[in-house]
Amino acid sequence: MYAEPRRSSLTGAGVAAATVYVGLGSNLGDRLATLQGAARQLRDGVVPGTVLVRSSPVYETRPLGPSTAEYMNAVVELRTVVEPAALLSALQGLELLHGRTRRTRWEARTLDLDILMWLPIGLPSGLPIGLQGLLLDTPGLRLPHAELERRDFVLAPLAALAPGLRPRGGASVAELLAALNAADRTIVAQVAEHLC
Ligand code: A4P
Ligand code: MG
Repeated sequence: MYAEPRRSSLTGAGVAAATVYVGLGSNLGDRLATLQGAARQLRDGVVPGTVLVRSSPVYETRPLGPSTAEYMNAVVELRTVVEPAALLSALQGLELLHGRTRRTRWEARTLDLDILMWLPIGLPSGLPIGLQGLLLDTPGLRLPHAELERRDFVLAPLAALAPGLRPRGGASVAELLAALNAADRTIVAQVAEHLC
């Protein structure tokens, strides 16, 4: 979808821009208020060079893994001119603003922000590119997100925004969602039509 490099109106100066999908999760505190607050901050420019374009429905989901508290999950589409590592760092800063702590893996969290897919619009800064988005495997950042294909709480909100995306060049997001076993499904209900 970016075979023809073009300039984003966001950049003006010709810096490579990207469409980025970010998954949001919360299972501690006022989950919906936290997710909405973070989305509004992204919309209002809390991360320089980054704007929120669209947001998905919000879902109540059963926890995958050791936590017992139910989650709310959603996905937002961002447009950014920031490099991947810098955006991850800014998103981790936003998690901290919402009281996120990191003592043990998968502990209950007020806000988790995972970068799901990165679709360069302009030139890709020399990074390896897959059929539909950036492929990255570094200690601090893997793209597409490593667990994306196995999680309905990611695939369902992502499918609401971009059902035809092919994370690794094979099955689309909608096809991956349809292929999940009933036993792997965590979505209990949709709680809002749009996050913001
Ligand atoms: N990291 C690598 N790639 C990425 C990426 N694409 N986006 C690194 C974000 N971070 C990425 O994440 C651990 C490290 O992953 C970071 O330091 C970053 O450099 P973290 O947010 O600090 O810790 P975590 O979230 O506890 O661990 P992890 O492995 O990311 O867990 P997940 O995958 O986020 O899963 N059940 C439901 N229903 N809904 C959920 O949202 N979430 C989890 C956590 C478990 N069960 C869930 C849900
Ligand atoms: Mg995380």
